[in-house]
Amino acid sequence: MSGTSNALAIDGRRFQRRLAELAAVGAIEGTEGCARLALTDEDRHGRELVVTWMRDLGLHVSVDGVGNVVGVLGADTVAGAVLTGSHIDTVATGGRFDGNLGVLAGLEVLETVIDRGVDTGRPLAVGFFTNEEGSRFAPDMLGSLVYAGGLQLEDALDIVAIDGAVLGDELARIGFRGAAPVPGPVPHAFVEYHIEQGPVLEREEIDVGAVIGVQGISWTRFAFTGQSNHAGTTPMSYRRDAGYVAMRVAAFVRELVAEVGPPQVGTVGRIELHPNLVNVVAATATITVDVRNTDDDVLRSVEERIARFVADVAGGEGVSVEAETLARFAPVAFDDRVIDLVEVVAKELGNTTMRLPAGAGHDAQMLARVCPAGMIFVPSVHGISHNPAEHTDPADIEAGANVLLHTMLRLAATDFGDHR
Ligand code: HGY
Ligand code: MN
Ligand code: MN
Repeated sequence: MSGTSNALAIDGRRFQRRLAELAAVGAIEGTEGCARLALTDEDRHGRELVVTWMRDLGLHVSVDGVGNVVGVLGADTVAGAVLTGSHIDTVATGGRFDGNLGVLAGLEVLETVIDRGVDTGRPLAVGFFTNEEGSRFAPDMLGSLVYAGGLQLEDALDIVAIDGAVLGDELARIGFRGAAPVPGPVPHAFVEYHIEQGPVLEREEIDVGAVIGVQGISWTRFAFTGQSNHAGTTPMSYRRDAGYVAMRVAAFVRELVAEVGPPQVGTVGRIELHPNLVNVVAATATITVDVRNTDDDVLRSVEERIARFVADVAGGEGVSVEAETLARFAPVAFDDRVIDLVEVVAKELGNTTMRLPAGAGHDAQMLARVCPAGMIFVPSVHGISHNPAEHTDPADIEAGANVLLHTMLRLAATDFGDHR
């Protein structure tokens, strides 16, 4: 397809209408956001709504063994198709755009292609992947990891949620334990449209991000076991305070990240004490540590220093430790040919662009294991995400969707040869 026929554009009103309709599922009162933790009833309702839209468009819809859903236009398999998509599960303080934007923009692209009778040269498809957030079931990007063959289905189905539910049971309960095989069919190429979720594009006053890859992600759960005791009668030297150890580790993560400096980031998002009472020395404490960096060597050194600190502090307090890796993904580089295309198309459509890595994990990093993959970013207002106040301006939302439309058409016309 020579150049970008500006005449071909998505229907912005239709697109915004779907975004609002999906955001109403699990809406967080008084905000723009929504809460649809993976495989909950809210997630089921969101899934059913999007599948209805896919079927209304006449797409060939398949559901695989881990609940990934793909709708194909112009074929009954995604093999050899240009696939776009993202996720519709959210965190508990979710915004309406994280993940949802990419799925609904993909749907909008396919409806535009249908409406305008565009000959795309090869099938196009849109999908949503199960449990991208990883908040309820770890790891994140679980569905796309299974789709790409990075995690066995049987192992995924046995994963236990933070609330005790078992993934396979929840999939069956909500009616999305499908029959389509995993690993899934290999697409011709994959491109994901997503909000940046950080402050870079807004700060640099750039319209569209051509994403070069995803930084390394390391999630660890530390379970500390000490001894509950009386807060008043127990001398400090007698204590085996699991809560104290957990909080020392949490403070150390922050201090270590400050010492290492950007782009290193570190988060202790979960902390649980037991019995969690004002006058009882904590018997047990659990924390999660999320550390990320674009440089895997630096990330590994951070992980090692945290592990050493944990052993030292717990040992000094007479507290035992159990460490569990919840997620560990090395940095991923997207395919230069896809990055170039995103950049060219965005510019042809009149956008300013820049290249940047993704700070968040994304399904595209898993599809990159099997086919040429890349991402399109649009700015997040004040860089806020995983917060109901997450916002991207309508004009930016639509501009990004048009970049997706034309990038998919150009990918369809691109011969990637041996793929890798
Ligand atoms: O945690 C992440 O990077 C993503 O939101 N799953
Ligand atoms: Mn996301
Ligand atoms: Mn997210």
